[in-house]
Amino acid sequence: MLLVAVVSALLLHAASVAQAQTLRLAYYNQTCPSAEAIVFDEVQKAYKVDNRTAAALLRLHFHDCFVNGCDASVLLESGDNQAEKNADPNKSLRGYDVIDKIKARLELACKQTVSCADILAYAARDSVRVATGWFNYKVPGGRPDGTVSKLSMALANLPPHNQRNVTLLAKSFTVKGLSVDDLVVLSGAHTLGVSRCGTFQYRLANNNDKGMNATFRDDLRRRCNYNAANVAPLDAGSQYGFDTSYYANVLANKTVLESDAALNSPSTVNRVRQLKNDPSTFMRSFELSMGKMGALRGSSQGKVRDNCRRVRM
Ligand SMILES: *[C@@H]1O[C@H](CO)[C@@H](O)[C@H](O)[C@H]1NC(C)=O
Ligand SMILES: *[C@@H]1O[C@H](CO)[C@@H](O)[C@H](O)[C@H]1NC(C)=O
Ligand SMILES: *[C@@H]1O[C@H](CO)[C@@H](O)[C@H](O)[C@H]1NC(C)=O
Ligand SMILES: *[C@@H]1O[C@H](CO)[C@@H](O)[C@H](O)[C@H]1NC(C)=O
Ligand SMILES: *[C@@H]1O[C@H](CO)[C@@H](O)[C@H](O)[C@H]1NC(C)=O
Ligand SMILES: CC(=O)N[C@H]1CO[C@H](CO)[C@@H](O)[C@@H]1O
Repeated sequence: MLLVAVVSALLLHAASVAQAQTLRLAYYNQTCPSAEAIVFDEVQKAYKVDNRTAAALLRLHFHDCFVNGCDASVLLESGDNQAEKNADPNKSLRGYDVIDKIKARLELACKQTVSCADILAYAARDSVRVATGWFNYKVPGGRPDGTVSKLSMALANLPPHNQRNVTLLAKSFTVKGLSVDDLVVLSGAHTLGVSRCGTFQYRLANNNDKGMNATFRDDLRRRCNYNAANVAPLDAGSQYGFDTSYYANVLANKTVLESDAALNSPSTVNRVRQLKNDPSTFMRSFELSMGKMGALRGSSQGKVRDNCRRVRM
């Protein structure tokens, strides 16, 4: 009984600490003035070597924030528990090496100062910046690094890619205080990157395509050729350009994931049309929704890590 009371007091305390900390722009201006420049430099270098880096880093930040808040738990190596990294949708996450390089440089410049969670948020922004060549939205800093990463949390929190009902799909957003509109806008990140055929191949079987454009489906059948390891662009015809063609593909029923096809539903289709037709509205909305997502807080708060893959004791 006493133990229970002590534990809940601790939890309340942890929650109030998390609430009290607010993110702010130029967070490392005094403590590590080169922080954001170092992140940008490394993202740019990695992008020049392999432009798939942009999609990988955006996805890492997204997966991080959806599981226990943006606390860099996605980067932790699994110990006794199976970590988020091993969760099925995470299996194809890449970009860890880029984060390691950034962190190593930041440790030299300013020891144990810049959190891995902030690195992920800055690196996601810089991925958009290098992919567009210009769009450089503001990202506040001050996210604490977390201490736990569990497979079960990842499976329970990530939006299901095979969900067609937009209300149910948006549940993973609404339970976190994000909206259906955030779902529509943040799905626009699928303007970059690919999906493994194994993820969506079930849709290519006869009578299982639920409205997918037939020409597109036949192309996918050829491309996948029953090999789960083959890949297809999430944004057909424009997988490297950060643009609004993803929304055109949603409207044309030419998306590989059911969760993308879901946006072509009566409750969201008007917003999809608007975003497709007006790139500057998309960019502005993307910045706002990324800001909301990037402010999701974790419950386990640790020290700033010196290695993003390990909790610092
Ligand atoms: C960062 O600090 C410098 C001086 O050290 C100051 O001139 C600048 O306005 C600060 N920038 C922000 C965004 O706070
Ligand atoms: C989507 O799911 C909600 C909640 O379960 C349900 O009320 C609604 O009818 C479903 N919509 C469709 C189109 O199936
Ligand atoms: C997309 O699929 C829906 C059915 O899910 C259908 O009503 C609509 O006409 C299709 N649109 C196009 C452009 O093929
Ligand atoms: C499917 O896409 C092809 C071109 O890729 C287009 O010619 C055709 O009209 C589309 N089908 C439907 C039903 O919209
Ligand atoms: C990205 O890299 C691929 C393969 O190296 C190349 O075909 C494509 O043109 C590049 N796209 C951009 C926007 O740099
Ligand atoms: C940490 C981890 O489990 N990474 C896995 C992610 O997915 C790739 C490809 O399926 C595996 O090779 C990794 O082991």
